[in-house]
Amino acid sequence: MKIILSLISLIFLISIPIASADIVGKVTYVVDGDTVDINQTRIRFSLVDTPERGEAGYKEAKDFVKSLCLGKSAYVNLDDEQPRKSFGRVIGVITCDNRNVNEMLIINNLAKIRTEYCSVSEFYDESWANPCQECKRK
Ligand SMILES: [Ca+2]
Repeated sequence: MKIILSLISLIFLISIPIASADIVGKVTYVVDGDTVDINQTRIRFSLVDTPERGEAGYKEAKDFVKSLCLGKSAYVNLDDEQPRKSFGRVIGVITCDNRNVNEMLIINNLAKIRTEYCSVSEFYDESWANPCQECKRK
């Protein structure tokens, strides 16, 4: 009985981190600092904006995401308040190696919050999206 109970709680504990996973898979390609591919699906990171190719900080952000995600298992929580597809991409929060990559990019000063999307994002009240809370108060 004890073994069964601990097995049940173990399964429960394991399932918590991926409770909100809409897409699960291995990151097969890093497009840039805020876009990756999981198999055939292109994922655009919700609310974060990293420098474009040719801009300062582009390589740093891309290399950071590569080191966190490339070839590793990841899961995506799709942004329920944004259209599921934007230019053929889905939008969400990505977790690689059990770390919230959207949050890590902001914490490490490699990305900015796209405040123009705060009002259409499920994640506007997450702590890493702090500038969004300023917007909502206006
Ligand atoms: Ca969601």
